[in-house]
Amino acid sequence: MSNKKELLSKIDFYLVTDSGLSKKGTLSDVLDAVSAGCRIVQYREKNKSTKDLITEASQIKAICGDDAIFLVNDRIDVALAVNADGVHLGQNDMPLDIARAILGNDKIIGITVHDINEAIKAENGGADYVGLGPIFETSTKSDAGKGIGPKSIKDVKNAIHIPIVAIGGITKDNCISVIENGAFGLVAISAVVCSNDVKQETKDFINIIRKTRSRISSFNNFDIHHEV
Ligand code: TZP
Ligand code: MG
Repeated sequence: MSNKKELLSKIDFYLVTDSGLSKKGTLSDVLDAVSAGCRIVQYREKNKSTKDLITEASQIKAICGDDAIFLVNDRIDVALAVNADGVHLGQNDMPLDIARAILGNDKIIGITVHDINEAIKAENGGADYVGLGPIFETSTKSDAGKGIGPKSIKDVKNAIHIPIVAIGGITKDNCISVIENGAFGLVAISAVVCSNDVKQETKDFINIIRKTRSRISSFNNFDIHHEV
């Protein structure tokens, strides 16, 4: 297993870039998030030339270094061009089996899913994780659809074994319910990149996620120790 695949088991806050919403720019956001402890970055850029995508992707890859996984949204060609750690693909992007054949087994492939059936299909097709959402209503993605609610994370978790990353409308206030329902990591785009202090916001999310996880695991241990 590649080092970066091993790092996948250590993610919590997952940064997805958005140059349209960003206050200080994508590179600044990535730098701030990684220096705050973020271990996975997805470069999501819908409107730039291929040449500009490759330039910016290679800069982001350099910032991520060995500390953070670096994935490219949609564009397998750009991921290959800069030797990114993998890609994140939606339901209408390149089919998973073809993407896996092109990228090989060492690269990470994440798949966007909206329900249990898509999640099972992604796991069976060899995805490394699923991005499940939108959990809550969001205006960041115009065609995201209605929020499916945090309880749907639990339903999907009961059906698959690969990590679930929750996305869509997640804030510091509602992210506890996302982790409590079994998300392994979470994406919060506008809550982080629209802020004036991406580093602090990232730190806050990481702290909330870790505290919630350890509360859940001590609660579960308590249950086990007190089972008769
Ligand atoms: N996919 C599903 S919802 C979404 C994407 C890319 C946008 C999430 O952005 P925000 O600002 O965290 O709601
Ligand atoms: Mg896509």
